[in-house]
Amino acid sequence: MSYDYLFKYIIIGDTGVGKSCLLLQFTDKRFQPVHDLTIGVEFGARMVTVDGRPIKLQIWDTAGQESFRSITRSYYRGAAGALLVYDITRRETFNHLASWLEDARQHANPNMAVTVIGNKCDLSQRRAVSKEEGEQFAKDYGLSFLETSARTSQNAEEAFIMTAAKILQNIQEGIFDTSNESCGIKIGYGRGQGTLGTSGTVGQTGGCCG
Ligand SMILES: Nc1nc2c(ncn2[C@@H]2O[C@H](COP(=O)(O)OP(=O)(O)OP(=O)(O)O)[C@@H](O)[C@H]2O)c(=O)[nH]1
Ligand SMILES: [Mg+2]
Repeated sequence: MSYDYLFKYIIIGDTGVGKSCLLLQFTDKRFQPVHDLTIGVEFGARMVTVDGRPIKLQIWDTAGQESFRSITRSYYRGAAGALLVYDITRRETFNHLASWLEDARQHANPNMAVTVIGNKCDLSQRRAVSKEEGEQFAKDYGLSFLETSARTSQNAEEAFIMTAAKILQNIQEGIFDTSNESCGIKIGYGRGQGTLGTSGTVGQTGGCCG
């Protein structure tokens, strides 16, 4: 299927926060109740439409366990977007967000669009982190924010699409050098000339990869 753009994503965050479940909900529209620990990195893909444009999302779902951290790090660099996930019922997963971000800052391209995700919002009776705290954290770091549930699918699709919309906006503003595929963006064959190209971003230099 043809697409205007392909965006590469990475999903990061502590073990057990629901990264793989969010991806499964997005690609297969189903929920996995048992924790199927990710070993290294898994992969998923799906087409979405943003602003009427067909966009293919290629998603790397990484292992949250500390022992896999060096493998995870090697996937940052080629990503245009990241979902940084915590579990609203486990405060320690929220407390670790800053260290995940620091890792991302060191290893990812500086214009990577990051969305902070407070997952498991269906478990509100066990909530340990308020929505306001999540929002404030994202605001402090200049990131997008959403609470989701991979179980009920609430906001699961929106999380991926919101990140794509941010990347598209960055392209339109000339922040991303789309000619450089190492930034995690690839221009599709299906894209007609003179549509988005009129914004003059294609082939523009300026560099996104630091
Ligand atoms: N109630 C509820 N449970 C969830 C939700 N998302 C994930 N879970 C459960 O949380 C556990 C961990 O989910 P995973 O998606 O495997 O976690 P992960 O972040 O991929 O973990 P690692 O692969 O070890 O990094 C599983 O038992 C899921 O069923 C959610 O939104 N609500
Ligand atoms: Mg996983």
